[in-house]
Order: sequence, then C-alpha cells, then structure tokens
Amino acid sequence: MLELLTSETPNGWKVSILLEELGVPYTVTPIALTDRVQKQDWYVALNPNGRIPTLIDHAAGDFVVFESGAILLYLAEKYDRFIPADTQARSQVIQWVMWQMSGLGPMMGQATVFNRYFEEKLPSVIDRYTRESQRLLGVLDAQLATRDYLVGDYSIADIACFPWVRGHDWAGVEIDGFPHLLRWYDRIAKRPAVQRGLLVPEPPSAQDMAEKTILQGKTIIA
Ligand SMILES: N[C@@H](CCC(=O)N[C@@H](CS)C(=O)NCC(=O)O)C(=O)O
Repeated sequence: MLELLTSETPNGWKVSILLEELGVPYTVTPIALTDRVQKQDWYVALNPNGRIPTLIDHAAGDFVVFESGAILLYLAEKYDRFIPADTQARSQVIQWVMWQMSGLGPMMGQATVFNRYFEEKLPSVIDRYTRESQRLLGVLDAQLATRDYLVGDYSIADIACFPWVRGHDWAGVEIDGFPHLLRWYDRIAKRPAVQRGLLVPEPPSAQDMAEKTILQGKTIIA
C-alpha cells in the first residue's frame, strides 16, 4: 500500500492527482502545516527537508520518497504510466518536471508569500516574484500554443504544473493574457481524477483558512 503524507497545497496536489489518475489504492496522512507537524522529528526522519509531500511505498519495504517531482517520477515509473517509454520523449517530460520544480513552483510560492502572507508589503520584492511568475506562465503559454499538453499526451509534466497554475489567483499572478494556457487549464481541470485529487486531504474549513492568513510571513506555501 502507498501512504501519502500531505497537505492542501500545490506540491501535495501534484501527487494526489497522479495517484487518482493511476487509480491505485493509497492512504492519506494529513500534515497540519500551521501546527508545524512537518518540522517534528518523526516527519523530518522521513523527509529531511521538513516539507510536504512525502510518499511511503509500504509494499516496497517502506521505501520513502521526498520532493514532489521525485515522487511523480517514482510513481510514473513504478506503474509505467503518464511518462513516455521513448527515451527522448521521456527526457522532454522530465525537462518540464525539472522546470516546474526549479522555476514555476518556487517563484509562484514566493509570489504567494509576499503578495499574500507577509504583513510588510515590499513593492520591489512583490514586483520581482510576480513578474518572474508571469514570465514563467508565458513560457508555458508559448509551449502550449501548438499542442494540447506540454509533451505529447497528458503526462506528469502537466500534472506537475497544473496545481501551480490553478493557484495563480492566491499567488496574486494574472493569467488572462495567456489563451493557450487557459485552454490547457480548462482541459485538465475537467478530468475527474484531477477533481478528486484536489480534495486530498479534505479541504480546510473557513476558520482554518482564516487562521492560515494570520500566519503572515511564515512560508506555508513555497
Ligand atoms: N521542493 C519541495 C517543496 C515542498 C514545499 O515547499 N512544500 C510546502 C507546501 S507546498 C511546505 O511543506 N511548506 C511548509 C514549510 O515550509 O514548512 C517539493 O516539491 O516537494
């Protein structure tokens, strides 16, 4: 059995969406980021970075995977799905996963922190992260101008990027000027497995959300 330790954030949803797409059984252990459970010793022993998500493959000797991109690759390779077999096409998918992990995720994460959580509003910092996020969304838009998905068929490249694009509003980044990206977004948002994955773990109550925004300046999404 697979166990996903996660929270309701883009990096967590990448993995729950893939698990739902795969249709394999898994259990969910919710990690309350605002209670800093991700910094507790037992969790850091699994995930040295002290962040979500973490996957444990109990059927493979309790094998642990941290880093959402590595988890996507592990699952795609384990089940041989959502990643092409051809070496070059596979490389292209991995390139976009790397791009998301090193660019889109961190920049949108920082845009979220400085637009949303930081009490002090720092115009040059906000400008930097908002513009860089917008530039990266433009890269996606250009790639999608001539294709339905980032590389060939729907793959872990799309799954990696989707939750971050979805979070653009919360991050304070506009996507109206990106028609190809919007079409891709709508196409993926319609998938039943994606809709199920976005409900893992159970969405927080309105009160939890209010408490979240009180934690200004704390990196709960990055
Ligand atoms: N590169 C990591 C980033 C993980 C990450 O930043 N997770 C955030 C939620 S999206 C988190 O756990 N934040 C809590 C914290 O920073 O303590 C990955 O992709 O797994």
